[in-house]
Amino acid sequence: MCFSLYFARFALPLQKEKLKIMGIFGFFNKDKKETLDKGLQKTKTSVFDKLARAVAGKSKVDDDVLDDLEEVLITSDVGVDTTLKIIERIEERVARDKYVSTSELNGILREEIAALLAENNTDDNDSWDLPTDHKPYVILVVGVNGVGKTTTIGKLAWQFKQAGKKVYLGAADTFRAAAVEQLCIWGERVGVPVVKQQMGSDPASVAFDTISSAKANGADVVLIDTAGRLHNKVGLMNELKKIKDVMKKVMPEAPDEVMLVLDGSTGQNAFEQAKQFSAVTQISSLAITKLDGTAKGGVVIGISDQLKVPVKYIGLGEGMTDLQLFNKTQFVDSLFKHE
Ligand SMILES: Nc1nc2c(ncn2[C@@H]2O[C@H](COP(=O)(O)OP(=O)(O)OP(=O)(O)O)[C@@H](O)[C@H]2O)c(=O)[nH]1
Ligand SMILES: [Mg+2]
Repeated sequence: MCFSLYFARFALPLQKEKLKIMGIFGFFNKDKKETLDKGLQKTKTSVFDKLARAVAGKSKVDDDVLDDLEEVLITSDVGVDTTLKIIERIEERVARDKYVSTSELNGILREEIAALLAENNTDDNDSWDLPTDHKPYVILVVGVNGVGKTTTIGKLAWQFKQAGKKVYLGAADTFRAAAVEQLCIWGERVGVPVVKQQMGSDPASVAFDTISSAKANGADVVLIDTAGRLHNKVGLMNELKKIKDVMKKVMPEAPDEVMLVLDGSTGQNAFEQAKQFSAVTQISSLAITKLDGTAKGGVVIGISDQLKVPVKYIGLGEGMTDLQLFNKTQFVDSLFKHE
């Protein structure tokens, strides 16, 4: 375990950070909204620039504006199918209201997209609580190379710890020595134990050890990191199946959740990866990372409309606090609100 040294080096500064956060607790929602607005800034700017061009010189939403709007949404990575649904809703609205001014377009887009996403039956994730019928709750984290799995695990561990939960991490990415080390660094920063074995060992065996330790120590939640290779479908399928089968030997319910991490900055590729993974294994939740620093944030709208798997978390930076619970309405509000 990489647990021993954490207290002296990290616990004290972390306590200070915690106190600071508690001090501004009353403003947390405002803070969260600002982080979201700031994180989505590039996407926002790009969408607004395109929208401004689409309505330039026009006072009324007509067929030309709708054609341009379609292009705006597609080039903002919303995806063709979802874009068509949005355009259809706006056409209906224009037909119903007879005259729709272009100055109302942002507001209408916000309302119609929020309504469209609400039709998808996936629930919003509004707290860091976990089902309490058994412990530990086991989350197996999967995704291709470099999408942000290990970082998301670190951020999640921090959030769960803040929410008063006892967290264990399992370094089942045994493919690279640096991967184990990276998870250990997160474990130290957050102040949670990391169960590991040497590089090259069997990921399923690490998962087994982690859940066994977590169970023996009364942990609430276990996060298992995995290697990002997607060499071929059969290889991946076998590896994930083996990890799951071995987990069940310790806890028949495990894994409670298979979370797929997607890199939002890859736009439509993220969408494709979600489809490919779902074909290979049952995915129960999604985390979409790197929405800061990209103009492709519209992909979240397409993913949450098209996939029946809920987007639970969004990543808005590299820091420990840069992970948010995904809320459809807040996301659409932030994206289309012109301050
Ligand atoms: N800007 C930004 N960077 C992020 C975010 N999430 C992860 N990263 C960065 O993306 C890079 C890759 O993240 P990792 O967590 O190592 O990704 P991984 O999926 O574990 O990668 P492998 O283990 O190689 O498969 C790191 O430099 C992270 O700091 C995010 O939300 N925003
Ligand atoms: Mg990793």
